[in-house]
Amino acid sequence: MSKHKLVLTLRDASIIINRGAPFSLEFANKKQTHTVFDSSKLLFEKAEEGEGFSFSVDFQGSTNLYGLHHHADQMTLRETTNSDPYRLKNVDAGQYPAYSTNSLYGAVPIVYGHSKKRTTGAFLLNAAQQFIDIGYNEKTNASAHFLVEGGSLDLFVFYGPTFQQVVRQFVELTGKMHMPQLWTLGYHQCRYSYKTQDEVKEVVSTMEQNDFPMDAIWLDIDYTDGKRYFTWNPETFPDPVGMQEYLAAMDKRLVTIIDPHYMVDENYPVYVGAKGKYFAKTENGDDYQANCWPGTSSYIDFLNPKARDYYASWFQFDKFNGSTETLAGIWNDMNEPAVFGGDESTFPNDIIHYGNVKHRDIHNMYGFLQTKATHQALMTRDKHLKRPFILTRSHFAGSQRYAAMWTGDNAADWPHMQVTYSECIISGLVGHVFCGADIGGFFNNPESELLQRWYQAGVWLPFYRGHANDNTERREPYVLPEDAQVVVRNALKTRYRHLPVFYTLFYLHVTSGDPVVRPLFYEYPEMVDIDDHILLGSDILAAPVMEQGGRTKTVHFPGDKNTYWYRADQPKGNWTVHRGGTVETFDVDLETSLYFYRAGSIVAVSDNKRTSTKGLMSDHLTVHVNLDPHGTATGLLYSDDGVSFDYQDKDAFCLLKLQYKNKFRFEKIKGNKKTTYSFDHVVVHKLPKTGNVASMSIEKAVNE
Ligand code: NBV
Repeated sequence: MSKHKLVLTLRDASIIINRGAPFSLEFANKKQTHTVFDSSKLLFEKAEEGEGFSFSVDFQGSTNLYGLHHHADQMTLRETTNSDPYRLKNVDAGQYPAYSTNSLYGAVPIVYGHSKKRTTGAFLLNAAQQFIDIGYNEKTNASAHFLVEGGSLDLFVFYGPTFQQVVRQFVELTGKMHMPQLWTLGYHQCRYSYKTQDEVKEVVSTMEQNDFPMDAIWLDIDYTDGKRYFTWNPETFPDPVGMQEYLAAMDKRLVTIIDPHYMVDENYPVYVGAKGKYFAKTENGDDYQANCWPGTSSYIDFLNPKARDYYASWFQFDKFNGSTETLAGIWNDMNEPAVFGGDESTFPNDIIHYGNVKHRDIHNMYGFLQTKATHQALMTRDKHLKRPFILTRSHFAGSQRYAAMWTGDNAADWPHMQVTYSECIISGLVGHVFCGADIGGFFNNPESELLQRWYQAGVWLPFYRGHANDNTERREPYVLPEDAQVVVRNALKTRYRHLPVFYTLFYLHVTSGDPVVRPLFYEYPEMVDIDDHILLGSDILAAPVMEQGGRTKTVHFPGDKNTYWYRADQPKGNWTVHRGGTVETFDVDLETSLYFYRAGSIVAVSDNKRTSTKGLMSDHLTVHVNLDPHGTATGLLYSDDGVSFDYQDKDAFCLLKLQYKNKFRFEKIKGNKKTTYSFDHVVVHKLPKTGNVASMSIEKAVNE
């Protein structure tokens, strides 16, 4: 071995350090190199404003690269040799196009190199702006060339070798969310803006009267007194407490927006208390001021721990006057941070943060730091008794520990609806499992068919919220024509029916790191480039219609000839079965949105009629036993109090193993609580010799 070569080995993983020029690092398993850090392209540049650098990572043997979240693009990273590179700089990307490499609101600089044989990953822990060129060629197979504007070169390589392992390794490093409260998985109704407290009550009661389940109504910026966060407009919201009591009586929660910019106003206590101390600064040491919703504003410097404490203190019930426990979640928007006008509508690079840190070096983690402070705020406000719920627009690697995210200001068109699956699937692969997109599209008015299809597709995304811009027509489900209402109601009910599955999958994420929703290749490595199917865990395959006028849907069934999928969106008695490895085209009218249960799984659903999640976790569930060719099936079902951290601190939960072999049984395998669910109705679906599935119902389950 050459004296320039140094090999470090740990178990079957080795790093080969080539010390010559060019310097390179090879990462290998059992002597086969899979990832190469290549310095021949390593370049440090002393720019006027600071130091930038570039380098390459080759993913040998990889056919598809994934990651570089957040972009509204196809799932596989596209070759960019002859087009714009992927860019990671968090920006207020209003009116962003679907299918582009443009920067959006979040940045997670990880690339996964994947082939059907192995998956590896390379993560650059760096929050400065960066451009990444993707290449696929015969020599290196696939490569990512990073050009980074500042910060340091801090690269992590993950060995995999499966997609599941590489994702678990990455979230082990960047962190996992805690369990969400159960209500946060229900449907959320939002609009920019519900303008009065009466309007809020009316929306909630009309949803209820028309049998549309929902768990929360959201208030956008207009609830405030002149865009002063932590206040209420006295004319339009004269009695916020009364309004919250009304919501609470209907088992609904309120979520309000809190942005990071604060009006420069000597009569506004939030501003006065932070002035000169807790705002981001110019190079001269003055508070930075810029234009945003309230007019001239300053921005909290969330890098400063004291500023975080200060901001967090405003969430206390006695400081955020008019807030009650029903105000159960916070929405952090405009936290890229967004600035009206100026360079790219964000902070200039030379803004100074706590510790004399230049904004340029930490830009992409400003929003992350706001959510950290908001999380701390809700933990304190709720005395550590409730799991905070925060929705953030801007995010960075690790934000999942504090907040759910959504894909920002999309538009009411078919491409934007289609791309939500890639956005949220990739988000889940990079740790941000609690992801959703504005149902119906934020900008413009969706045609009725699009809105209906969007509600159907959104059922399977972890976060499910209807939202719309202020100049759009009203589109709450009850304003739609009767036939469209039926479709949307059905979609919402499908969501609520599957909430026990969602909740269980969140628990599995919290314990393992596996995403809640997955691309087919997560479970079936060869199934790449299928962007319009989604796996909920490993047992439910959904393939909603995403094309205008679509009356057929082609489904790629994953697995081999021993894998089967039961079509579950049909009434009992009409279920059909489909073999893994086949492709089938189904007729689908507007009422139909296809989903399938995997043979060998047990899926427990809540068929009870309800218009919120209250009481859902003590429901009598219907258990679908989906037998495999051996006549067996298994599943998991998780329950806890739906609210507190007792599942973490006191093991106060119940994880059941559901099993079928000649009869249905369940047993607790983890946790020290009894299940809160009961199973009165078990339906066993059997693979047919010919024709439709044979389903039989058993009315009583056997508990072991
Ligand atoms: O706060 C208003 C909106 C909000 O409704 C939206 O969801 C955010 O993404 N916000 C952006 C400000 C700009 C709207 C054009």
